[in-house]
Amino acid sequence: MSTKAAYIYHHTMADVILGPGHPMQPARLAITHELLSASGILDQLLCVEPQPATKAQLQALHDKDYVDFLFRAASPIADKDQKCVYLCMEALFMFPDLYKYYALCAGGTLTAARLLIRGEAKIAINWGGGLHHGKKDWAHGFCFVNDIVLGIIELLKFYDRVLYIDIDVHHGDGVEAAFNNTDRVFTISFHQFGNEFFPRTGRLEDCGEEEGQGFAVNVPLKPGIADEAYRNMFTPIMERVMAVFNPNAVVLQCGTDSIANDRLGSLNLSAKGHAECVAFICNFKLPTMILGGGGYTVQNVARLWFLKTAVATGLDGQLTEKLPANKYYNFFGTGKLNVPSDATVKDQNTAEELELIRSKILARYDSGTG
Ligand code: VJV
Ligand code: CA
Ligand code: ZN
Repeated sequence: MSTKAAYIYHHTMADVILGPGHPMQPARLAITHELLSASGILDQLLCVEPQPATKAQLQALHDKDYVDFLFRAASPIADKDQKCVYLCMEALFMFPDLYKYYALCAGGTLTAARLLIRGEAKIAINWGGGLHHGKKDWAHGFCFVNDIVLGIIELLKFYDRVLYIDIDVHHGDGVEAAFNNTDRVFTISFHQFGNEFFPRTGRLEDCGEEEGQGFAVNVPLKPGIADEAYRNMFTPIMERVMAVFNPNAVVLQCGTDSIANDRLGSLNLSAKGHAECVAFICNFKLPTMILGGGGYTVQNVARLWFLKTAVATGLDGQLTEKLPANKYYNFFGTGKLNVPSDATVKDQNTAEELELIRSKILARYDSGTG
């Protein structure tokens, strides 16, 4: 008997506005949801509405004082000096319902973790999660909580080894930091790196410490990489990591800011190329959690998360090259599902550079070591 894939969605999240002109637009969740609904795919998923994470649940990672601060933060009484301590550059982006919004992001990922643990789903998707920059006592890069770390902590209650894969264009710094010293969580991030690109961490040499030495991988990339070159990094490295680490569960952060024409990222993958990575990972048939993250050209985020939902759940045979008729149809510009690579963008990575990065990483796990 095959179990349905779980899809976690809370309609109130999509109505939140982080700030005027803010690149992160929760409305992308509702647009993705509309495509799933319009295509009929939604009916074939186990739809679950999450509860907000409780303060106690957030404290599995975050400091109590920080959680209390977030709880009060959106109110006018929040203390200005405290805002500076906890939020650094994020102070500009306080918004009403901040706590409610982030508690639902985290609650969604915890729900996904529990569905996997209980065997109620083999794939659990939370596009509202994936906030990989959040730290235990400060907000960073639009991430006021780190739902991923909370979800992995939950998975570790049941699974010995969890693999975390991050294909957002930014380095998954918060998740890497949380598990940098343990051999029970293997973290790998593919990201744009160099020229002060946010958050500036994630060097090739950084590969974990103490017990965790060898249990972190960073794949730094220059602007312009497209499908084939990305695949030639992703596939052999992930194959090796799977073989060496032999995880019991997988968490895949699917920020879509690595595809062509993103507002913040400068990579040049097509939507299909990015979705192939998801197909590749799901093919290992392990309990897999699929999370959102970045993605700043809203129409394309919805295209890709729609496509990935279908791919991850094995329902992609039902898709066509065209988007289904839906209430945002005009907003999409073209009626096409795919977001192609931009042929005018040059790949700044040379084949030699990429080969060097790949071989240095693979060499760490040559048989007998790692
Ligand atoms: O580069 C930064 C930090 C600054 C200070 C704050 N100013 C506004 C921007 C530069 C150094 N932050 C990055 C954060 C990226 C977060 C990515 C999150 C994820 O995708 O990895 C996971 C969800 C950054 N890049 C671009 C912006 N911030 C940016 C922020 C804005 C903005 C335009 C660009 C905030 C508000 C408004 N416009 C109106
Ligand atoms: Ca990444
Ligand atoms: Zn990102």
